[in-house]
Formats: sequence, C-alpha cells, structure tokens
Amino acid sequence: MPTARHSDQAASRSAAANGAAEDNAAEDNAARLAAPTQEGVYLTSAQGLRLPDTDHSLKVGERGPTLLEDFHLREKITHFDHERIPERVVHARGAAAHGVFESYGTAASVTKARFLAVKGRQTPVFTRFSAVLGSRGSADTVRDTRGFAVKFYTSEGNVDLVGNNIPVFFIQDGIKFPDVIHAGKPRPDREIPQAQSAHDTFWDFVSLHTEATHHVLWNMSDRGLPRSYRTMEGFGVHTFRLVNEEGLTSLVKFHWKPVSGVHSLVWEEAQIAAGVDPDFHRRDLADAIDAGAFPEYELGIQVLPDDGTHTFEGIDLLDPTKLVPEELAPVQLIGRLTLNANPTNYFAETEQVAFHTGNLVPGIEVTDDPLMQARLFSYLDTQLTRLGGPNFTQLPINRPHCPVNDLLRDGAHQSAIHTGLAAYLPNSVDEGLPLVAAEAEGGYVQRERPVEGRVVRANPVSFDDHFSQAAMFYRSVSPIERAHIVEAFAFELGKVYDKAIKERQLRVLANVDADLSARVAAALGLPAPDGSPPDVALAPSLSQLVTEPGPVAGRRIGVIASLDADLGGIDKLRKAVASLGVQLLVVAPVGGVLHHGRHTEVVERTNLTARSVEFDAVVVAGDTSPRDALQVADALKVTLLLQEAYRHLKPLAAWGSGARVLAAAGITADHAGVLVADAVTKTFTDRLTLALGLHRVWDRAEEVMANATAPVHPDLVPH
Ligand code: HDE
Repeated sequence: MPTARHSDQAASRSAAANGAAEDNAAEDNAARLAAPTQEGVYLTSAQGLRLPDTDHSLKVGERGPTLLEDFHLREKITHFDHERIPERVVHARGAAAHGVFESYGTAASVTKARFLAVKGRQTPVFTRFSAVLGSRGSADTVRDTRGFAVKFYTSEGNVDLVGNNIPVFFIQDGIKFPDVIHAGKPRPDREIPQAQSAHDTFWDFVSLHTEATHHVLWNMSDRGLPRSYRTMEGFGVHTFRLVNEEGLTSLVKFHWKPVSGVHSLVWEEAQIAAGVDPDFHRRDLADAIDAGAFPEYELGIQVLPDDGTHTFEGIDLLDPTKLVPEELAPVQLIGRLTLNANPTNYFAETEQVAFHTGNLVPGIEVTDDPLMQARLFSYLDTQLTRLGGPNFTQLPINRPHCPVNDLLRDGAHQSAIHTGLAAYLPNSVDEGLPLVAAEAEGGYVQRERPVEGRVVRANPVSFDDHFSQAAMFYRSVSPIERAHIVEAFAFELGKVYDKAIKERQLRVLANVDADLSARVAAALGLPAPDGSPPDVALAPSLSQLVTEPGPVAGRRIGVIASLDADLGGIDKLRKAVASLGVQLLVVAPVGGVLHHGRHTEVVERTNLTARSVEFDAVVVAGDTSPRDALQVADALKVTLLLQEAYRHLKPLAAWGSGARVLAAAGITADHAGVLVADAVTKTFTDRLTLALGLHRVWDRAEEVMANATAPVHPDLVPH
C-alpha cells in the first residue's frame, strides 16, 4: 500500500505557553510581543491548575514537617532552580533595544541584499551592546571594548552584523581567541579583578603577543570608555564581500556612525560611575528611549576593489588588526538605524538573543580573514550550550520574520508541531517539497572564488607588521587624547605586580612611539627603553575630539536648587533645552516638591542621591534669598559634586546667587567653561547648550590631569 500523502509543507505550529498557535509567517515586533504566554486572572500551576495559596507549603500541622506531596512547592522551587542559563563566555554584560533600519538605497550599486539596496525599505532590528570581559552583573563603565551587535529581521532571512566599537581586533587568527580571553578574564585563582584588563595576565599576554598592540592602544584611549551607547561608533572589523545584481563584487568595511557623535567618559568619572551606578549605560539607553530621545546611527561602508589581492594601499584587508583610514577610503552612508523600543523582558530578549556571523543573505559574503573564519564556527556552537539545544532559532527574539521551511526536526525544547511525514529530501510522499532555490529565486549562492595553496599553519608576511597602525593611531589623535592614552597605560601597568611584564610592555610601546613609551615609563618610575618606532602617515579622522558643537539629545543637566530656588528660572531653562532632547534633573537638599509662587518643581535627586557622573553639565539655580544660597554652599556633597563636574571637564553654570555656591567650591567665571549670569536668558541657555554640544571643556584638560600639581598653600610648601 503506498504511503499516504501527508504534507510536511503546511506551516508548522509553534504553540505558546497557553496553547494558542502562532505560525512562522512574518510578524512585526508588536505582534510577537503580544503572543500570549500568560492568561487569566487566577494563579495556576504550569499545568493550568488554579491554586488556592502560594505563600505556605503543605505541612503536617502549622509547625510541620513539610510534605513531599506538595507538588506546587516542588514545581515552583524546581523551576526557580533552573531559571539561569550559562552567561555568554564573552560579552556577558549587555543591554539591548528594538529598532528599525531604513535603507537610503545608496548601496544598490554594490549589493543586491534588499534590506540595504532598496531605498526606503524598513527592516526591524534588535541591537545588543555589551562589554567583553565582565560577568553578567559587572559594571557598565569599565575600560573595555564594547560589542555592537545588530540583528536585522529581513524578508530574506536574518542578518547579524556582530561588531565592536573598536575597528580592529587583538588577534589575527581565531585560534588565539581562547588565549586572549583567558588572559583578560579575572585571574583563575582568586577571580579578580572583575571586568578589567588592569592585571598581570592581560599585560603578560599582550606584551608577548604584539599583534594585539593596535587594539590595546584603542582600549587605552577614550574609546575604551564610551559616554553612552548612543555616542559610540560600531565597526564590522573584518572585510566583507558584497555582491550586486550583476554578480560584481566589492570588498567593504562596515561602520556605524552615531548621530549624536562619538563621545567618552573621563577615567575618574568611569570609575566613580562603576560604583555609584553600575547600570550607567543600560539605564541611559532605556531612559533615553522611554523619553523619546531615540539613539540613531547611520550605517556606512568603505568600498574597496575586489581585485584578488585583498590589499588596499598596502593595507592587508584580511588582517583584522588593520583598519583602512577614512582619508584613503571615505565612509559612504547607506542607511539609518533608530532604536525606538526597550525590550519587554530582559531574559526573553536580551539574554536569549543569539547572534551568529553566519547569518547572511544574498549580496553579503565573508572573506578569508582567519579571524572571521573561526567566528563562523563559534557562534552556532556556543548557542547550543548557552540556550540548551538546537532549537534556539524558534525563540521569539531569534525567529526570522520570513517563512522558514528548514527540515530541521525534534531536539530539546522543540516548540513547533510539525505536521508531515517527509522531513527529508529527496522525497516523493510530499511531492518533492521543499524546493532548493536557485540564485534567481533568492538562493544563497556564494560567488565562486579560486583557492589554492599548501596546507600550512602560518600567517602571510604582511601580518608581521604589528606597530605601524598603532603608531598611526597614537600620533593622529589630539594631544589631550594622547595624554589620556598615557594615563591609561600608566594606570593599567601601575596595577601590574610583575616588574618584568611592565618592562616588556614598555619595550613594545617603544616600538610604537618614543614619546608614548617615555611618558608611560616616567609615570611608572622605570627607564624608557629604546625601540624602532615606524614612520607613518597620519589619519586625523581617528581623533574623536569635536571642535564644532554637535547634537545634545539624550544629555542630562543637573540643576542644584535650594529650598528657596528661583523656580521660574528653572522652568525657563527646562523649556529651552527640552526641545533639544535634553533632560533637566533638579537636585535639592531634601526630596519632595519645591514651591514658589505659581511654580513647582519635583526634586529628582537629593544631595544624598546625586553624584556628578550622571550629569553632562551642572547649573546652580539662583535663589530668592541669599541665606539659602549659603546653606546650599555649605553642603559638602554639593561642593564635591561641583568640583567633580569641574574635574571631569563638564560645563558649569549659575545664575543669580547661584554664583556664590560655585565660588564656594572654588569655581568662578574666569575658569574655562564656567558660565555665570544674572538670570536665565536666551543667551545663557544658548551658550550652555553650545558648551554641551562640545561635550567637554577641553581647555581644562591639562589643569585636571591626575598627575597635575595641585595648588599648595605657600605655608605648606616644604623648605
Ligand atoms: Fe565574538 N563571540 N568571537 N567577536 N562577539 C561571542 O557568542 C568569538 C569577535 C562579538 O550581544 C560569543 O553568543 C570568537 C570579534 C560580539 O550576544 C562567542 C572570536 C568581534 C558578541 C564569540 C570572536 C566579536 C560576541 C559569546 C575569534 C568584533 C556579543 C556568546 C575568532 C567584530 C553578541 C555568543 C551578543 C559574542 C566567539 C571575535 C564581537 C563565544 C571565537 C572580532 C559583539 O561565540
């Protein structure tokens, strides 16, 4: 008897926790989130049984013992015992947001990937930002590389661009990844320090493994301390191959350019924030989205000829420790990403999202970069452990927004109910379906490329140059950024116990730049070794210092107010900056609401709960009574807050009697970036927002460096 025909092609059902079926067809984010997983007003067991009590276990009498029979107790505790999944082995600490990517259509000449090529096409995305080294509960503002991973739910399948905020990497071959991560993670005996590279094993490794030098320079620069995710650049790092409709190929480097500009914290600020608000970056991201100040980034590409050499202007494009300066290949903007919705549930979305560098669509291909090749293996492999089996693509956050017919069956946590018999090809019982797609039908067909050579474990000779781009980076950034790099090396190596490691790293730096190694050596109190630093062309585009005021959306101004503050002035200031997306937070001696005349102000922070690090600028409100101004000036926490903001190069301002509070902290209008006025006028608010747009008062930088000499009272100078 012939096998009954029983189609495998009807969309499989995936059942939600309440039994309602969803199918795999394209859905938007809202529908996805609306899928009911919990229903009804009564508390039930996982089996739907209504429960009369969840506060007391079933006992023999009030004083026990507890009965094994209590299936509700056992189910509740058992589920709880298994609530955690393994954290990511790297990039465990992260925060994410939903958004939309809109294509400008300008990439149509180089790629046929529709989400990039079709002008105006909108693609839903989920973006996860992360730090690399720390555990899931570590602080956001540590010095580290940041992940910038974007999942595009395109109509042709999911595409993941799993990048970083630094354009180069520590290693050239993926086989070294466990080494660099083991060196950077806390030392194995004591599991310290958490989430930082300032320890012996990291510096031991990078001083021996000099291909890391370029990335290390970026880590020690301001890039290691982003002000927020919205002010962070992203890079695909590797060279990708794009293919257009005619089958012509180009090599590209991907860049995310933040619309708010690239800005960083200063080191002391980052350290304070790690204690005062370990959630600094994730709070900023979530608050900004809630406030409607959506983080935005433009996607750009550097287009390089695919001429078979994999080099451009002498730069080896398969070496991920090298970048292509924008001076040599400008970044062409091809679309805009807007992050407009916070996740609803951290675990279901941010923790369970699974990125994979192999998630690609026709028009985007990989290259032979040996780092990328290893990544193509690693991401799928790690998800099997992290998400407990092979069906993690069925999780709502990972599911493609297009039809899926994959013949993958069974496995742990199978949530689809497949209907047919023929989960194989070729078959006859299901009319030979599903079909494989030819290229013209959207099939992913790699461009043919010639490959030949001897089987070796070796790198090309060009990979041996470990210092020229590190030198280019150091010499191209501004003097202030260079000073920050010197301070960062001095801090990190200052935390290293083993003198031989410090000396070896100084020898590495001497091969980058003599000024750099001499200054770091001086700070460490060690002799500066000789080296052979290279001569290099500069790339000023690598500096992130702004000289023109940029957008200020998402920034925060702290307003110090007494109990008798000029609330009319505060209101005026708030109105003036709100239209620019800037938030004003009132800091007063005690909580509650301030009243004056017809004005009221809610106190958002008190002297107890405020710290300077959460503000981009601080303004002291004028007062209606000089007596109160002095009361505010007397508050040591206010003095600390103002002096900290001053040290962290933030604009400071005051109106009316507020100037006396500033003066009591030793800050007057003749200091750089300090604005004092009689009242809140348009000139006052304009000047304040311009200063905010410059991000920092760089004129103060030299004065407040950690090694700057403090003014000493003449009587105290030793004779
Ligand atoms: Fe990753 N990386 N990586 N990486 N990576 C992971 O995947 C790996 C590399 C990056 O928010 C892991 O799901 C290897 C470069 C980001 O979920 C793991 C190598 C770049 C994220 C993994 C690299 C990255 C990861 C850990 C060397 C920048 C976070 C958990 C061959 C271009 C994604 C996971 C998220 C995560 C392996 C190198 C970026 C273990 C083996 C280079 C942003 O699979």
